[in-house]
Amino acid sequence: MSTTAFSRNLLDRLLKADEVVAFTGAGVSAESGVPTFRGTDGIWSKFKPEELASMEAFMRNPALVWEWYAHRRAIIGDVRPNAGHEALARMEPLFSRFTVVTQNIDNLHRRAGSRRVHELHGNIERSYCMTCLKQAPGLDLPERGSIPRCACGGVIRPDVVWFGEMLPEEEWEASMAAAGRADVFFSIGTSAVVYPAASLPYAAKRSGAYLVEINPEPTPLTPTSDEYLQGPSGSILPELCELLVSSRGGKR
Ligand code: BV8
Ligand code: ZN
Repeated sequence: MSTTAFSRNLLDRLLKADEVVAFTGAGVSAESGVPTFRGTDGIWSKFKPEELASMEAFMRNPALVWEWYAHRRAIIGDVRPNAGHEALARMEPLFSRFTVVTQNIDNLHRRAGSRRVHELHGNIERSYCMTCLKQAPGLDLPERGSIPRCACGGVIRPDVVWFGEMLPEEEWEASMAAAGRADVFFSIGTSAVVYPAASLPYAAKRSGAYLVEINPEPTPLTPTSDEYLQGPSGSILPELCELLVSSRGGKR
């Protein structure tokens, strides 16, 4: 029994939609137990982002930054995708093209079964050498205070996008193209403040997408969205998915 009232308009648009984009932020992983950035339990409550997620921070104190990523990697290693991630994975085959564009680095969308996923800010499970750029798969988390080094002697860093760094070009281009084609664009669990990622919902709306925001709190994007579904993605997405499947006569 759905507790969220979905509008007829949203349902009609989804039933007619060819291309749908789900743009996600830390909020979709909150119900898995992964702390968000800016929430009260936020991982940045003690530090400011620039103090940790930037090249300057890493050059100034690589051991501290590695300690922070090792801590986050340990949290992510212990959690599982939640019902919101799983609902997005179930929606994928319902459309000709359903694309997840995530700002998250926790790999939970892929672990939930989503296949078309663009990671705008990298992936905490990957690391690479800053000298020879070789990926360092399965890198053991560095001991507290130590800095992992490559066989070539170079310093290894997490394969994530820090403040002041460019987003991976291919992922960014593909995400902009998907936003430009979207019939329906969901912005889910993001405070919509970090650019250029946060420009995607506006670009989608300008190109004619029906813009739907899912978040327990309003954000700077809310006034621009066509619909604002207030609540946790872990409840709203499964209900929406069930409604979609039943409205399509149960066809997957
Ligand atoms: C670049 C990876 C340029 C690392 C991250 C001034 C104005 C405008 C822009 C700038 C400016 N000064 C600097 C900039 C640029 C800067 C920026 O935008 N800064 C912001 C802070 C002002 N951007 C950059 O630096 C980007 N690069 O611009 O390069 C350039 C140009 C040319 C040449 C060279 C360079 C790079 C930005 C990427 C930074 N990396 N992460 C890591 O994770 O450690 S950012 C990090 O925060 C995340 O990846 C995410 O993208 C971002 C935003 O966080 P959210 O995901 O939205 O999470 P948040 O906690 O904020 O919100 C959670 C939401 O969930 C809340 O709304 C909450 O209500 C909701 N929620 C809670 N529970 C639930 C829920 N929702 C649903 N269900 C629930 N249960
Ligand atoms: Zn190297």
